[in-house]
This record gives sequence, C-alpha cells and structure tokens, in this order.
Amino acid sequence: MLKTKTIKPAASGGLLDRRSFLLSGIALSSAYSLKALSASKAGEGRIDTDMPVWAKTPGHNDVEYGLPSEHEKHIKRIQAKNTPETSTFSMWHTPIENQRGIITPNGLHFSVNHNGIPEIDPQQHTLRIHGLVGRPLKFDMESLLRYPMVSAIHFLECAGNTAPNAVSLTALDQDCQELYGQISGAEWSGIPLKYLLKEAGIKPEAKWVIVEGADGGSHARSIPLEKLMDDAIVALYQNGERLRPSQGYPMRLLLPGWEGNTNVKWLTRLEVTDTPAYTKDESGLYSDILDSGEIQRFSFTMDVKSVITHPSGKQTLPDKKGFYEISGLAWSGHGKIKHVEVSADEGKTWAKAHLEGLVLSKSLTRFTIPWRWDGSATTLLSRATDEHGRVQPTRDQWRKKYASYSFNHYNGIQAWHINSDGRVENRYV
Ligand SMILES: Nc1nc2c(c(=O)[nH]1)N[C@H]1C(S)=C(S)[C@@H](COP(=O)(O)O)O[C@H]1N2
Ligand SMILES: [Mo]
Repeated sequence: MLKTKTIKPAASGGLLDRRSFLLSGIALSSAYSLKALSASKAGEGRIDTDMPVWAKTPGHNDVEYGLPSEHEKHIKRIQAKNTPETSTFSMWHTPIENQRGIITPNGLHFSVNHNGIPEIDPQQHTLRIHGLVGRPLKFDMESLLRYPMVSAIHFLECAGNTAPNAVSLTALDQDCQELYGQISGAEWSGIPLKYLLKEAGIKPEAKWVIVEGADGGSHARSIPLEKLMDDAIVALYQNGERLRPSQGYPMRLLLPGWEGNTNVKWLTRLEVTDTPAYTKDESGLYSDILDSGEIQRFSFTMDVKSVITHPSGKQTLPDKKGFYEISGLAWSGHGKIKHVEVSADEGKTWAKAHLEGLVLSKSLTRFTIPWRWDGSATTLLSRATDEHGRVQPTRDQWRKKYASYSFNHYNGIQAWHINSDGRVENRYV
C-alpha cells in the first residue's frame, strides 16, 4: 500500500517534497503506474511458456559502429522548414524532450548551417593565426593533435532558439523540439585557444579576433580577445569522438556560454585586430533590436533559461491523474545554475526542484520534482536562477525590452498547460 499521507507537499497544485516522497517507501511501480504488473501469479516464470523468444535463442553479432535500437528510430532531429528550397541554409532541431541527463548524443546534436556542410579533407585543412601577432602561425591537424587538451561539458544554443514564443502573438501549439530544439549539451575536448594565441605572440594594441570558417560562405565573427584568452577551446572532439561534420569537423571554435553563431565551425583563420570587422554574420541577423529602436550589437552571452521537458508540448499524460516526475533543463551562459523553481498553479506558488547529477558552469543542468496530478486543468512553469542572481524574466518582461519583431536571445519563462484530458500545450501566461 502506498502511504501517501507521509508525503509532504512542496507547493500547491500537487508539487511534492522530494525527500518525503522518496522516504515514503513508495513502490515506484504502483506510484507511477496504475497498470503495475504483478509477477506473483501461479505458474508465471516458466521457461517453456513465458520466456520471450529472444531469451531462448542466440542473438546476432555486433556491428562496427553502433546505432540506436530499431525501436528508437522515431527519436530523430527535425529540419526547421522556414527557408526556401533553393537555400543552402539548414537548421536541424534536437529532440530535447527525449534526452535524459545533460549530454546530447552526437547524432542528435542540433545544427545550423548557413552555407551547407563542407566536406573537408582533414589532411588538407589548416588553421592560421595572423594579424597583430609577433609571428603568424599555421597549424595542420597533425601538429594540433600534439598540443595538451582539455575537456569541458557545455551547452550550445542558437541565439534564435525559442523564437516563436518571442514573436508569435498567440502561443503556437508546438512541442519542445520545435520550440527549444536549437540547444544541445556535449563534452567538448580540444586545445585552449590561449595556448595558440600566446605562441603567436599577441601585440599590445590587439583587442579583437576575426574568426573564420572554411565553409562556402566564409562564416566569420569578431570576438573580443579577452574571451579567447579565457575559456575558448579549439574543439576537435565531441563526446569522446572526433567532431561530426555538422558540428565543424575537423575543428570548431567553442565559446562556452556564448550565442551559437560565434562558435565558428570548420575553423580555419584567426585574424588578430584592434577593431571588429562588422561581418555580414554579426551585423545583420545577430544584432538585437531593442524596444527603443536602438540596435544592440555584440550581445554574446546566452542568458539564464529553463524548460520543463517532461511533461511538455504535445505530449499526453497517460493516466488522467496520479504521480509524475516533472523533469527539465536549465542553463546560463554566465555560469552555474543556482536553483530552478517549478510552479504547478500558474505561478501562484513555487517549489525548488532537485538539481540532478552534475551542476556545471555554462552547461545544461537537469532538474526534477515529483508531482501528483489531480486530473484538473493546470499550468506548469519553471524559473531558473543562476549563481550571479540572474532570474528568467516573464514573457511580458522580455518583450518590453525588445522590439516586437526581435527574436534573438529569448529566455522568457515557459508555461505548459495541462488539459484535463492530459494533453500538454504551449501557453502564454
Ligand atoms: N562556419 C560556420 N560556423 C557556424 C555556422 C555556420 O553556418 N558556418 N552556424 C552557426 C550557428 S548560427 C550556430 S547556432 C552554431 C550551431 O552549432 P552546431 O551546428 O554544431 O549545433 O554554429 C555556428 N557556427
Ligand atoms: Mo545560430
């Protein structure tokens, strides 16, 4: 029997105190599923009748490079179709609601490609450092692989992630992948860029570096030298294997916490300068238009943000009431997540969620909180705070700051409405 009386509430709307929930001696199967299977029927467990065929016959051999189970084929990236067929621009979204933990599998990492994915021969690829340096340098892959490397877990988020919630006047009925799919988390390994810049010898008047990729459109951004001497990595590995072509094979710039666009893929050239270049990639799409009409250039850092990934848009809760674990992701380009609050009553009361596993700087952070749904329509919200005290704004607060058609750097609080039939919908509150 489930001793529900010992479980303390954490806030109204059915949010539960995690400690008392876990201590209450719940048999998880009965708490979470009304259809719990019982294995104690007489005769059950006999080899001849009850064992499935795969437990009675030899399995098949393994393959050279493993793939997910056939039964998981529906978990895949989706292409955002907001560009003409003729365009070489492509954008693929991560199914973030199917991910657990904080690492996105390489095959599911989101990707944004302004001029397609170049097919680079690593033997012929080079990285040049020139401009305001004592001695210009040119590296090939072989020489770079000899440098000491570091590994760090970071999120990567496109500045345009969740843009529909910024610009659409009504909340579109979209799922987490559609609204939040331009973010992923990975362990990146490579060479701290400061090693290479120091070796080249930066001249005192240097302040910026123009960073360029080897793709067709010569994607380029101007980056303050300070960031590159801080935590920037020339990434060669992604989650333990060499970068995928869509992530910049054979090398990319990784700027922890900074807008996706500055993380130049297929990295080939670093020109040290004293002023920014105002390239097409930073002056057009990646300037923010404020409500005052002013243009904010070089807004690099991705702000504190969170989203409940389960339950989330277009999902349907299988039981009309009962126990669920609310789970989601929070991140901040400024540092670590300090806490995430969850509300199950449209923001009237809030409870602090549990931060699960690693809580790292500029990384996805997993949060969970147990919830007992009473079956009535309600709205779930999550609100993240980072270690610098930055708190996610409401959608209205965010929209007051930016022009009505401005869509980059949206980090408003997400609301998921739970209908009484269990269907979850995007909602503005
Ligand atoms: N060379 C080059 N780098 C690039 C891009 C590009 O089109 N070309 N796209 C940028 C954008 S807009 C984003 S959001 C990130 C996405 O990184 P990912 O494709 O590895 O997820 O790469 C950035 N780096
Ligand atoms: Mo982007």
